Amino acid sequence: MPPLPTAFLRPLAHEVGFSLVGFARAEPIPPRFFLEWLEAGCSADMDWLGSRAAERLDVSLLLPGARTVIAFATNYYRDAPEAADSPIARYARGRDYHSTLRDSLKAFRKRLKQAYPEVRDYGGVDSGPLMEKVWAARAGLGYVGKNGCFITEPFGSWVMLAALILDTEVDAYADGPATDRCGSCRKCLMSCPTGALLGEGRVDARACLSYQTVENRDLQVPESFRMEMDNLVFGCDICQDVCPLNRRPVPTPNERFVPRAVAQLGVVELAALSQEDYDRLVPGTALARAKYDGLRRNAVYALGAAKQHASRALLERLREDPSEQVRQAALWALLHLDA
Ligand code: B12
Ligand code: SF4
Ligand code: SF4
Repeated sequence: MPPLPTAFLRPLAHEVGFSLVGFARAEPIPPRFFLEWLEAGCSADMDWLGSRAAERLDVSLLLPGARTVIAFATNYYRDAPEAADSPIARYARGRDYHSTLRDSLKAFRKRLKQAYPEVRDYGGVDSGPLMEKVWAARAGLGYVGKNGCFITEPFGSWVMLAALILDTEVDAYADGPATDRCGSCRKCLMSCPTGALLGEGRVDARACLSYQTVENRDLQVPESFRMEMDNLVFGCDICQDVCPLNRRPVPTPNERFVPRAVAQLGVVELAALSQEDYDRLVPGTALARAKYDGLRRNAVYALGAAKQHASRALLERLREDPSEQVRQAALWALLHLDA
């Protein structure tokens, strides 16, 4: 089959909602950085990262005969004053990005299949065994900064990524990652409150507050990290907020990223959230990953870390909460108020 024309694929990607698109040859990924990262324990308890390592490093195990990986990036930055002080990271304030990017990917695949029915593909957003930052870099959309985030020229790092593998060539490929623009800057390394950035874009998930607030399903978060959660309930944007390459964000026109009502709640309201309000406000957003008790546990830590004395009565009430996660967090927060 002749190579697919990028002149057809590029506008199609924009029509279905992606902000950036690029094309990389589906060559195996050198295993060193990923395997060393796993061996050092940097994946914390996200065992799913290591369990499909071979497929992550060689996409022809996901799609036999793979020739091309199309990388997509979607700008999610919204300038929303009502959510300006939200303790929820920007990517999680609107509708769940998984469904937003998946819908774009689905529409892209449908139109691709209509035009080229013989092409076979395999796609993913976040949860598939695909190294999305590597593909975005190879496809020329930007590079991985010292903060471990993928940085693009037009939108900084405020982009979510997706990838699609094809068993067909395209007529033009990128030359590789865009030029590294970090230079001698070290702002993110200096600003990370927990020292999770190890240099060269490596992140130790065990020490990353994004991991601790989103992925850590344990009863408790280690105490040294709780202390740093004074305005963090879900995800962490500190190393992106300080980045000079994010100074001129471009507000996305995509309405799905408009912050939802839950992003207008402060730490106190999130700690006091009733099950009914949770059911009304959270499903359909990425926050659902932390579940009702996990979200409240994090908010309770934030009250303790910020020494919010005015919330003592709420914390006393949460000491009797049916959830052990929340009860233990409330006990810690109360002790910390008086420390
Ligand atoms: C596991 C994971 C996490 C973990 C670990 C983070 C990490 N940086 O590895 C935790 C839970 C901590 C996390 C946090 C966040 N995450 Co996350 N996460 C992932 C996931 C599922 C896998 C990442 C992975 O494989 N890590 C392993 C390391 C070793 O690989 P790597 O990250 O690709 O980095 C290496 C390579 O890129 C390599 N490299 C760099 N350039 C090049 C070029 C070439 C050619 C090659 C071969 C290699 C190479 O060097 C890097 C360092 O070793 C991806 C989705 C996916 N399927 O890819 C989302 C993803 C990386 N996360 C995302 C987001 C948005 C976040 C948060 C910003 C959320 C938040 N606000 O709280 C934070 C950011 C934390 C940070 N500073 O990085 C986005 C990234 C968007 C962006 N612009 O960068 C992704 C891509 C999800 C998506 N679909 O958009 N995340
Ligand atoms: S997301 Fe937060 S905790 Fe994680 S590396 Fe960045 S600043 Fe550090
Ligand atoms: S803060 Fe500086 S070092 Fe860190 S990613 Fe941004 S430009 Fe690079």
